[in-house]
Amino acid sequence: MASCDIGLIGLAVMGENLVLNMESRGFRVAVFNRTVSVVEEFEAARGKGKNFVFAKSLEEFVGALKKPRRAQIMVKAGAPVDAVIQQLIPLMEPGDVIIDGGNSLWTDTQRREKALKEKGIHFFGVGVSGGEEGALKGPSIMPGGSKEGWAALAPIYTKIAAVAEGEPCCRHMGPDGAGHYVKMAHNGIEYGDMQLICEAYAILKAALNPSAEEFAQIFTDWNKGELDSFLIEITSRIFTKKDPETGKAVVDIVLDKAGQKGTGKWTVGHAIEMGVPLSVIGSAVEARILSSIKDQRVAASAVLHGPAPKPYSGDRAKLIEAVRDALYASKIISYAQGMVQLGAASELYKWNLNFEDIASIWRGGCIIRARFLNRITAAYKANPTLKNLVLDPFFADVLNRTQANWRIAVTNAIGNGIAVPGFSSALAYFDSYRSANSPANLLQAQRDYFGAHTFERTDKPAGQFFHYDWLS
Ligand code: NBP
Repeated sequence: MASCDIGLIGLAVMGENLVLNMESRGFRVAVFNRTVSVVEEFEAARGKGKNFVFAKSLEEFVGALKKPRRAQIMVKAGAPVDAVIQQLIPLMEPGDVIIDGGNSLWTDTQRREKALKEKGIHFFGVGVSGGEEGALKGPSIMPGGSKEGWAALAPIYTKIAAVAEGEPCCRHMGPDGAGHYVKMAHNGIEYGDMQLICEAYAILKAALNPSAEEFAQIFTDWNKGELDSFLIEITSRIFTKKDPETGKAVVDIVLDKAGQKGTGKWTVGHAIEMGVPLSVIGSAVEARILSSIKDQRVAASAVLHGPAPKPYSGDRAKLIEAVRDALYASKIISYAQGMVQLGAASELYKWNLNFEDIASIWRGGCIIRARFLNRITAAYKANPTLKNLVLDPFFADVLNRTQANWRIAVTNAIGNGIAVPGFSSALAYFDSYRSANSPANLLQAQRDYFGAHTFERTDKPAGQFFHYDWLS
């Protein structure tokens, strides 16, 4: 019997927790998984007695859905999503909604949406953030698709999403790939946030060598102020964990080789393609790549030498404060760059993204949730067409106030031979963006010299181009 409000295909980590969340909010949910034994295991372990239909075939799954049918796919991104869509198409009808809740590439979502529209089926690309715990307790949800399809989904998604400041962390982002694009940008920002925290750790470690307990305290203190966020909080907790085998802090026995799944690279690649500087997230992606070539780094460390270690002789509290300010300022630049990227994509694809909505749904449920997103929300509420977050009066004031400490932290790192690509590229962006005059006059001269690319003159109206005979 068609009794289910929604159905979900793909009972891996995310799918399993999402359906438990949906069921706990009063929805009847049909579940299916390619390997059917997974459905049986889910039923036995977590689903017994709950309001689910445990489907053993796709036909049974679709048959259990109320009309218009809402079928969410939660499988590995890429070809598996296309495979499931192809299996669903003959079983669905015009007006039904197929949702892809995985981390799909936005251009795949655009392609799928177009193809399904021809069959009268609404296709939604929905970004779901917050990992396993978010899926279960309330994620941040970024849906992209038609207005008609959204009408069918809104009652469910706004109920299962996290709540921040009394509002659900779920808004309709826009048509076709908008939801998946915003989720990808979110992941890019997450890369940046994590890298910046690691750089703060690296500077303090080299200069002050705090114990794990002291680090835990530093991050606990930071979490009480403007940096208050999920990532700072878990960082403080990480430093408190001891390895039972060695008695050492677990963080000290974790190998320094970072992994990545690809959303960071997609974010940076498309920013470059659109001509948007995304240096902080770019540094974060590159830092992960460099970290992964551990063997080369070990070999190079025997050949290439940095400055001799110089323990910090000044006031420890002052350096900690400088690093905190550098982290905060760099984070602002990273979000500013990310928002500019979203603006460029919105213009390119005519998505009409709402930045106040985006900042507000990132305030809860997701990995980048942070107190300062309230400030970003307020900035776009005050000025929906803000060109760059750094120009918002609140953020401009923070950057102007913290820049002296920001420079102290970066200088300290450079003096000690500590790589801080996130902090320093953020500072370089700040210094470039606020400079009325750049050295690009020389660059244009070089281009004109070797390629006759022409240049505009400072003493003539814009739009007139000149060539100089450099060889005469
Ligand atoms: P995985 O990304 O590990 O995918 C496993 C699921 O995909 C299983 O249910 C598997 O079925 C199914 N599947 C595969 Br693989 N190929 C299939 C095919 N050809 N046809 C049908 N089903 C197929 O699961 P996940 O970690 O739960 O993530 C799901 C999505 O959510 C991904 O896009 C991921 O990027 C995204 N996401 C994950 C997280 C996270 O923290 N893990 C957070 C946010 C978003 P089987 O059991 O038969 O093999």
